[in-house]
Amino acid sequence: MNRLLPMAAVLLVACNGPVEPAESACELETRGEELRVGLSASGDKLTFELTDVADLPAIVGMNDWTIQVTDNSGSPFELDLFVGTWMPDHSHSGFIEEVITPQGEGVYTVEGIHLFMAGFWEVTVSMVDPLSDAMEPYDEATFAFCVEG
Ligand SMILES: [Cu+2]
Repeated sequence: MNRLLPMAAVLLVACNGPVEPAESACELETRGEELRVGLSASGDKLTFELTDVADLPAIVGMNDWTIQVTDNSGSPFELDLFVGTWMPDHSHSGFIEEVITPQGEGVYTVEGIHLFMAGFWEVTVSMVDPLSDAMEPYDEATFAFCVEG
C-alpha cells in the first residue's frame, strides 16, 4: 500500500487555506424557493400568499403557516382549503395532520404541516369547492423548498 498518497492529499488541502465548513444540503439545493413571509404561489385562478410562518427556515417537524388566498382581481377568496405534502426525491407524501381554520377574508391558518424529514418538500395548497361534484380542485399551487436536517 502506498502511504504517500493520503499524505499528499492532506498537504493539498492544507495549501488551500482555512477549510470552509461543508455546504449544507439546502445550500446546494437549486430547486424551489426559500420559504419566507410574503412568498406566494399561484394557480390559474388563485394566489396563495404566506402572510405568517411560525418557523423560518422551515423545520423538520410541525410547521404553522397563515395563508391569504386571493383571486386574479386581488379580492379575498374562500372555499375549502386543503394542504398536501410530497417529497419528490423519495416519492412519498407526508402525514395529513394539519388543522386548517378559516379566519375570514380569505385568510386561513394551517397548523401542523408535518415535514418529518430533512430534504426537498413540495407543499400543495388546494382550494376545493365542497358543492362541486368534480374531483378537481377549483385551483391549487405548490410551495417547493428545502428543509435543513
Ligand atoms: Cu423523504
